[in-house]
Amino acid sequence: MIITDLADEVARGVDTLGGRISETFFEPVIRLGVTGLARAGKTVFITSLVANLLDRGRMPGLVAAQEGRIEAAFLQPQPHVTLPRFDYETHLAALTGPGPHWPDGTRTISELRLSLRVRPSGLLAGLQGPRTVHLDIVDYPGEWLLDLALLEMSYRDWAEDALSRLARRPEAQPYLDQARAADPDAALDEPVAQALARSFTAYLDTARGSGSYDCIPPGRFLLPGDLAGSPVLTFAPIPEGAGRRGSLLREMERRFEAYKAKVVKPFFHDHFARLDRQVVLVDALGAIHAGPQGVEDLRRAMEGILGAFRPGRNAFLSRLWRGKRVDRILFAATKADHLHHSQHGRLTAIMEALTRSARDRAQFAGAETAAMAIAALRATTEEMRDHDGRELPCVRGRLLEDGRQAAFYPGELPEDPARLLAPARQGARAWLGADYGLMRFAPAPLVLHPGDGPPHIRLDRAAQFLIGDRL
Ligand SMILES: Nc1nc2c(ncn2[C@@H]2O[C@H](COP(=O)(O)OP(=O)(O)OP(=O)(O)O)[C@@H](O)[C@H]2O)c(=O)[nH]1
Ligand SMILES: [Mg+2]
Repeated sequence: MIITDLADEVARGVDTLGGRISETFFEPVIRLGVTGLARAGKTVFITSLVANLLDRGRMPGLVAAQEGRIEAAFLQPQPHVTLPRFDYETHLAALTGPGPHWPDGTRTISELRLSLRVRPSGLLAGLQGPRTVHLDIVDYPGEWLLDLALLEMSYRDWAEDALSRLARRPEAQPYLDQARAADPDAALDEPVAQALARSFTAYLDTARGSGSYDCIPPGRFLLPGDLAGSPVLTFAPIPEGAGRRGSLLREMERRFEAYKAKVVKPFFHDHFARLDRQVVLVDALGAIHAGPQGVEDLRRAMEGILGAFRPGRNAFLSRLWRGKRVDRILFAATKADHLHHSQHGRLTAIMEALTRSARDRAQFAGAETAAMAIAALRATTEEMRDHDGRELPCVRGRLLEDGRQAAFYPGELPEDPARLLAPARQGARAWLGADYGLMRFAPAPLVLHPGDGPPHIRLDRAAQFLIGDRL
């Protein structure tokens, strides 16, 4: 244990040193993490951000672009040769080609390097020529950050928590029946362990597919990649037992520990601890539409995700972060094009409130944070429509299911976010006297003028917050 920890530290020390040397003498690198729960909008965000950094006509809020100091932007081979490359071209073609459609869900972590040639500003402007700044963008699932909490849990703690959360979900009944029927003290029978893991994973998959925001770890079960079927992913929560050697329970415990050591720690070590900037994308509108339970689940998931940015909270993480840490975190409510702009301020306030408790407690050890409502790819236009003598602020777009054009009024978000968060915390079953609709729009067919990226809402401000100070 101690040896691994020491090795962690040494490895990081060397990395940081290497990083600093190359930053001083060569070309600065900004490592930007893009995360969020499933379907939060990560792929669309990265695709549109890159397209809008390559063609900066719609980026007036990015100061270096506005000042005309970005001379060139180009994609380069990424530095990590073993990570999958973010498939920018395919995703862009899906979003902006003929018959535009949303990209497929992502199965794994990926990376992309965009390099910008930037003229310096201010006093240095006349003295220095342009320099190249590399932006390494890393797309990874927010569910993996929730795994951090596992490092401080025993298998039994985790199983107890998972089983009690599953008990609140009717769809989890088949798994619960199976788990209760299993004898924790029986000698390990591999097919039994496999059947339990399969059924538990099937529940997690269904929950994710049905838009539940209740994220029960382990996060890697949802995106197993090349670990699928391996023992580190072949465990599941089962009730207490004596824990005798060779029993099912004991083997579940062993695999849980292996998951922490072989899956969770390497992710934090190899990827997370190297980030400089982070954007956490949040489908707040989707959660509000799902009802009070959705909002409360989302708030809890956010608290878990944000825990990863509080180095003091976790001994393993504090060691990894030593000497270097994420110094800016943006919380962005995505898909704001579902709302008329008159409601964007309210969405931002909800986003702030959702992350408030976690932010207040920690202040992220000096990291600067901001909350925004954005749309990485704007799929709607705005219009006012008369309804029973009242003017309603609507958005209009092409419906995802049948391609028809439709105008849509999603309901009025409350001015005070507590009107949503308080009933959510109290376990209300439905919103009282309010109805928040959600309509799914397809990306609009685009005719882009030369020099313009795809249309968005506040993507330029997001970029300014995340990287503007380093350009
Ligand atoms: N209207 C609108 N919808 C969006 C926007 N961004 C994302 N969406 C919707 O959200 C869905 C998920 O977006 P993705 O970018 O694939 O989300 P993701 O976080 O990469 O999802 P996974 O890879 O499955 O975890 C899309 O299919 C769209 O329906 C946006 O800017 N505007
Ligand atoms: Mg994705």
